[in-house]
Amino acid sequence: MAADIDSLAETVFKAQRDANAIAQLSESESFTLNEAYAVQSKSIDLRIAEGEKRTGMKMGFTSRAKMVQMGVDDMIWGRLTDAMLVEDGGEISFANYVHPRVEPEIAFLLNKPLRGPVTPLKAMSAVEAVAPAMEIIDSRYRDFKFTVEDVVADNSSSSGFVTGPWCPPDTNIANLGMILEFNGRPVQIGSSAAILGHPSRSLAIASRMAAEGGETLEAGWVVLAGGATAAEALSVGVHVRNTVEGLGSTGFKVVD
Ligand code: OOG
Ligand code: MG
Repeated sequence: MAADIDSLAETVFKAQRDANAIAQLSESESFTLNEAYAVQSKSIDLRIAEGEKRTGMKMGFTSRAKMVQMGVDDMIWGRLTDAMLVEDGGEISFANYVHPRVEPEIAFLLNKPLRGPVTPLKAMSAVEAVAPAMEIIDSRYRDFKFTVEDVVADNSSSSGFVTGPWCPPDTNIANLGMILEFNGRPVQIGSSAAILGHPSRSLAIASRMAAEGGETLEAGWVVLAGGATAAEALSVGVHVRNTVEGLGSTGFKVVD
């Protein structure tokens, strides 16, 4: 029997809206990776119907550290909306999440559309600016456990993102030290090189994978290259900061 894309989309949509943990969809239905992307797409349509606007794309599992932490070996992607944007230096409310984690990332701002397979160099020619960033991931599945199909259906755990100062597109981002701090204490240390050897590769792959899903990366969109280190669990009262060598830093605070 074909998977019921609409009802699966509704399930993940409601879990996200209500910050409610659910069982993995794969426990009760079998669906393919393509169907998982269809569920993701429909669930974002439901958010757009409630007034949200599409503002970008995030890549996932582009570093070994992330693949090892979650036990998934395939790159995945998800959709970003305006409602996911956290103001730099702002606050997030813990109550809006199931069990949020944060990971240090690099963000790209596009000034031209990108579509289909491109080289990293070509991908960078569509970049207006690069910034230190963080993604807040919040799997809607109990215990933050999932199959690759489950996590893709759940918008690849995407839940929020924050970007710091936008730097010129020719800034060297090949091998920059990245430090994730909680209340001034380093909790993860990595390098932008952990992201596929160079974050521009992630942008190029984002363009290819989006096209496989029938999408173009649009001018004005933000693309997150993927966590450079394992993610860290958030808790109330924590001041979070990601500092990327040469790019600057970005932060937020968790309130209840
Ligand atoms: C899936 C999302 C992975 C990344 O940057 O690797 C991701 C997850 O870990 O829950 O966003
Ligand atoms: Mg991420």
